[in-house]
Amino acid sequence: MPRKFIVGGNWKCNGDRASIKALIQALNAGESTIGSGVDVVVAPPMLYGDYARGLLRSDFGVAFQNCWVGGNGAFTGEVSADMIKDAGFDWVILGHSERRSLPEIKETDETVATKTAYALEAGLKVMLCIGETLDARQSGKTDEVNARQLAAVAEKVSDWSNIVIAYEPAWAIGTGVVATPEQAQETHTQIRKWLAENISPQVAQQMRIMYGGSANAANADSLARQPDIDGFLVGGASLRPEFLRIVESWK
Ligand code: G2H
Repeated sequence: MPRKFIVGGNWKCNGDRASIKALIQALNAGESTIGSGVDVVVAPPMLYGDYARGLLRSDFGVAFQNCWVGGNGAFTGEVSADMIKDAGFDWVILGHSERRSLPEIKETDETVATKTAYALEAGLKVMLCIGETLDARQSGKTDEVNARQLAAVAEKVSDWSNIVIAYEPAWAIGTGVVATPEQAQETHTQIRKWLAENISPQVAQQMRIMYGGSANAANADSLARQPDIDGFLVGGASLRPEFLRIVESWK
């Protein structure tokens, strides 16, 4: 079965009620082929999740950008996967490189894996972000880093059917420097190979692997033509109506 294209819009910590409403009005007004050939999921800042869901057309999915490692309890300031599910949302983004690398957060591979396992148990689908830093790429360690981040998840997760992987090289995130289609394809191939060898050939074949890192309307088509690129996780450009143009790159 062919893999269904998927495009995520990661709004990060941006916006307010007025700008979110304006963006959603533009998204809702766009002609789109969501559902038939592509899944589209936007991730508003947590506080605006309900507000966005209420305004968005029902064919857009909504994700959260993070969740707590486990269930409800005395964890001040956190939101559990159970709450996200209970509130009617289906997706969570985990392991984003900003959360892995910002000194105020510093999520480890193990934390990301624990969150992934718990979120899946709670019934959420997970966009699992992996990717290397510039240093790692320049020293030839791209595949090693991706394998290490995936292996941590494999320690705690056996059913990968509700995971999509977002390969996001940290050096391309928010920098305007996008991986070339060849670079992205090469790394996606290695990720699929790792899945085939370490999880199963079936999981490797079925896994949707999105590309993230300065994806925009101008570069989406050439990236989307690569056989192992099954979608995008879009940051900056998802805050603009050009997001819909990226969605259409699946065709
Ligand atoms: C990578 C991406 C979205 P941007 O973080 O996850 O952001 O498209 O702004 O590089």
